[in-house]
Amino acid sequence: MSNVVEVKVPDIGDFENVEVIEVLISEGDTIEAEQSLITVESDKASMEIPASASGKVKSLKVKVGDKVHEGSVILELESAQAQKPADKKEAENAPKADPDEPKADSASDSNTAGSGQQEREPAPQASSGTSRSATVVIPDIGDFDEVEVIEVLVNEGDSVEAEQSLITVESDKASMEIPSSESGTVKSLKVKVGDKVSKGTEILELAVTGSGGAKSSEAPAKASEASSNEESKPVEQDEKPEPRGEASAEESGQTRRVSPTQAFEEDKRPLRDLPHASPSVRKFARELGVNLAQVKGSGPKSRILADDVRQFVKQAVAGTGAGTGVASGAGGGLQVLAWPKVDFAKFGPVESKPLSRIKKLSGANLHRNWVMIPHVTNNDEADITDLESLRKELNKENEKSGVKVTMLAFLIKACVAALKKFPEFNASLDGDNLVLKQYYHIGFAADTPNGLVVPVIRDADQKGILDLAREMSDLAAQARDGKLSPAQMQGGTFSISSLGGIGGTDFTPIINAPEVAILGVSRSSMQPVWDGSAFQPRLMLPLSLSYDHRVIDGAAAARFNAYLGQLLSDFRRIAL
Ligand code: CAO
Repeated sequence: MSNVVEVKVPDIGDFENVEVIEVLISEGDTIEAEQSLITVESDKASMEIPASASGKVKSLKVKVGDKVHEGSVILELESAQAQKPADKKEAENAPKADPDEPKADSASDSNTAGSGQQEREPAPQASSGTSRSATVVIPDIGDFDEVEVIEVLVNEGDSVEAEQSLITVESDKASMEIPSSESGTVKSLKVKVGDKVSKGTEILELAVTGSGGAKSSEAPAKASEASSNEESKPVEQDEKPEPRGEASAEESGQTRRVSPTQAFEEDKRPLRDLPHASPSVRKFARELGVNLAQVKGSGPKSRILADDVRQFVKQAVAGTGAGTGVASGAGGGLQVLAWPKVDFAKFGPVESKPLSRIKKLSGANLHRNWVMIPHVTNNDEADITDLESLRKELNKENEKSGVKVTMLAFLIKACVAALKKFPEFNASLDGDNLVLKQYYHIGFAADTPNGLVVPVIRDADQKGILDLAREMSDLAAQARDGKLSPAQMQGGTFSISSLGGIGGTDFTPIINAPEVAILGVSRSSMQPVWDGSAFQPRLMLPLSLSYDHRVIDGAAAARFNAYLGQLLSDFRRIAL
C-alpha cells in the first residue's frame, strides 16, 4: 500500500524562519530514511534536515531561499510502508529534531547569539570592576551531547571581543560556532580540536578587563535573559566572521585541522571571504583532504556545493586545478612555514603603504601560477643586427605617420610564426586534454604606475608590423592610464614580457595561466660573435622562454627558442 505523507521541519529548537540554502533531492527521487533533504542555515549554524521515512518524493514544497520553521512542509512522500503520522515519525527519526542534536537557536538566532549564550562562573573579583576571570563554557545548545570541536579559533594570549567566535563544533549533520560571552584576554584554553564537548564543558578562561567587566559579570547566564541585555545586541551580519572554512592535513596518521582564520590570515583574505559550505560538504571536503578555502562555490551566495568539491578534486588530480588545496599525507601537499612576522620598526623607521588593487590581483595570479605550474626557462640569443637596421629604416620612413615600430612588434610577429610551427605552445591544459588554439592572441606585459597588466593583441597573425606597433602603443597608453577593460586583457594564447627598454641580461618570466609559455626579452647588446673566421660585432637579443613542463618538453622549448632566434636573425623567413 502506498501512503502519501508530508515531511515537515521537525523541532530544531525554535529555529525560527531560517533559510533553506540547499535542496538536496528532486521530485521523483527515491530516498532513504535519514537521508538529508534540505540544509538550513542561520548566521551561525547550518544543519541538514533528514527524511523521516523512505519513499519516493511526490512533490517538493520548498526551494532555496525559502524561510522555514518547525512544522514547515518540506515535501510529500509516497511511502511504501504504512506510516505513523508524519509529524510523529519525524520527531522520532530526525536526528536534528531530537534532543541529541543542537538547538540551533542558541547559536543561530542573531538576536540571541550574544553574550547570554554562555554560562559564566560568577566573577570572583567582580567587585573591583577592573579585572576578573570568567570561565566560558558551552551553552545550552539543545543537549548537543558529545559533539566534536573541529576548530579552535583563538589562542592563549589572544584578545577576544564579545560575540567573537571561539570554537566550532560539529556533529555529522550540523555545525555551529560558539561565540565569546564578553571581551577579554584568553588566559587558558580548555579545549582542543578533536575534543568532545557538551553543554557546560569549559572552553576557556578569560581575563575580563575594563569597566565592562563588572557589568558583564552581572549578566544573566541564560540566553533568554541575555537577549534583553544591552550588550547582547545582534551583531551586524558583515561584522561577523563567516562560520565556514577549514583546512586539513594528515600528520602522523592523525587529521590536523587548521583554523580557517589562520589559513586566511596567511592568505591576507578578509574574514567575510571565508568559504561557505554546509556541514555535509565540509565533511565531504575533509574526507577528501580538500581545503575549502581554495574551492570556488557555485551555489547561491557563492556557497560551496558537493559538486564544486568534486570538480576541484578532478582538476587537482588532472593537474590543472587548484591542486595545492588537496592535502596529501605523504608530503605531496604544499606545507610551508607561516610568513615571518617581524616588527620592522624595531630596526629603523618604516612607512606602511597598501598594495594597489592591480598589484593585489596580479600578485595572487602570479603566486598561483608560480606555485602550480612547473616552470622551466630556456635562455637563448637572437642576432637582431639586421632587424634593428630594418626597424630604424622603417621608423625613419614612418616618422610622419607617428607610429613608432619597436622591437616588440617584430617579436610578436616572429612569435606567431613560431607558434604556428610549434602549436603546443599556443595551447592550454584542460584536464587530460591539451586545447590547441587556432587563433593567435598575444599578450604583452605592460608596466604601469599601478602595477603590471597584460593587454592582449587579438588575431596578431592577421596584422602587419605597423598595425601591431600602433595597437601595442595604444594598448600600452590605455594601460598606463588605467583605462583597459577586462575584455582587453582576456583570451591571450601566449605572452611576451619585454624588459629590453630597461635592462637585464635574462630573467624568468612567470607563465600567464592558462597559457603554457611566455617569452621574456631582455636588453640587446653588441657582442663579438665568431663567424667561423673572425669575431664580428653583432647586436644580440636575449630570449628567455618559460614553459610549462607538463605540456612542453625541454627539447621542444629549445627548438622553439632557436627557431625564434632564426626568424629574428633573418626576418625574411617569416614569409616562408
Ligand atoms: N633591447 C634594447 N633596447 C630596447 C629593447 C631591447 N630588447 N626593447 C626596447 N628597447 C628600446 C626601444 O627601442 C626604445 O628605445 P628608443 O626610445 O631609443 O627607440 C626604448 O627601449 C623604450 O622602449 P619601450 O619600452 O617604450 O617600448 P617597447 O615596445 O619595448 O615596450 C612596453 C613597450 C609596454 C612592453 C614597455 O613599455 C613595458 O611596459 N615594459 C615592461 C614590461 C614588464 O614590466 N615586464 C616584466 C613583467 S614580469 O615578468
